[in-house]
Amino acid sequence: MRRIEVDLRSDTVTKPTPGMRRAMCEAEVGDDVLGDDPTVNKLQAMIAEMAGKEAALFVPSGTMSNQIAIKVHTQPGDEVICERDCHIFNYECGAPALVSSVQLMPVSGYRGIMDVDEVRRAIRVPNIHHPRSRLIVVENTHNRAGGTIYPIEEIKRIYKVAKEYGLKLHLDGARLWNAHVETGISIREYSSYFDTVSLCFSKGLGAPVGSILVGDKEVIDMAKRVRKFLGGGMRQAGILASACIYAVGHHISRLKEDHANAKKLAIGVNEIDGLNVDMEAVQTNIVMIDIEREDIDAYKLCDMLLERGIGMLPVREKRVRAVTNLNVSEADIDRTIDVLNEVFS
Ligand code: TLP
Repeated sequence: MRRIEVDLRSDTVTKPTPGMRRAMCEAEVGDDVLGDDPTVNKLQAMIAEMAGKEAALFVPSGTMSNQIAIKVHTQPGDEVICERDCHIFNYECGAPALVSSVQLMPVSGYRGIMDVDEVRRAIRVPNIHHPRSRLIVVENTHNRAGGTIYPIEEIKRIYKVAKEYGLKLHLDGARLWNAHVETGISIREYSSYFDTVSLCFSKGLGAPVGSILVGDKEVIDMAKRVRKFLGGGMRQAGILASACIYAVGHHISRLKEDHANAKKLAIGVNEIDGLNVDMEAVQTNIVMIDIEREDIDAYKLCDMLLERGIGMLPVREKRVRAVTNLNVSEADIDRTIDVLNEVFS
């Protein structure tokens, strides 16, 4: 198979930069399960401070971070309200049922954004027959909706409803960094509306591994136990945490380049007959490309692109996802548009 030269399959595919590798090489380490890895402790303190929370916990993945949050906020039999297309419902292997014995109550959203009245309607009235609504999960930016940004006003409305009904709120902020650079709203302000926030370093920020869960001290103490029983306690994890510290120091503001590249790609694709992108959904680094030709589906298109050295992923029968990232330049975008033109001409 041909080597992928322009990899738009995800922003998870990025390779550590030379500077990041140097930081990893030089990292001071210790046994983090015993709490004495200085680099992990530094990262946790740094992100807790950035998010305005008491504590933080470094974990191997965004999936583990979300699942730990669900576990610490719920009891078996509880219900978790989330948006229909969100990651915890579609891409985490049914883990809320496996790990926390809870059921999900998905509500439909528009471009991934839940309507607050729908959220309110989804909350169960106390009744012996019903599960107990316990937690609401918001995803910002929203992956499957195409990297859309949750409007802060909507977040505030959901926060008010959660408070009114005594529900916990978790933010899957795998790509909150992207929302932050695009809107100028700080990580701290976004986090202030949530009990817990999960942030990923291994998406647009370009670290090889790692996510973090922030919250108050009591919740993070519980989270540490859950991480341990899930097998996520890591020993000399400072090697990984140093890459994350480097990523936070060097790769946040450059996300704007990814966003500009995504816009450029979307505009180029929209000029091709048989392809369509909903431009209003292109708000950060994800481009959802809809195929409007009978004879090509998403799988076939991805294969054709792969033969020409371009990586994209099918997300449904007639939709392909392209995610701009640290390893994709503006020239790569030009090349991608040229290849799509060739395929569709
Ligand atoms: N998303 C991956 C795939 O799992 C789909 C990707 O390529 O986009 N929350 C959100 C919103 C995510 O997009 C992802 C990863 C996660 C959580 C999980 O992170 P990891 O992969 O670190 O478990």
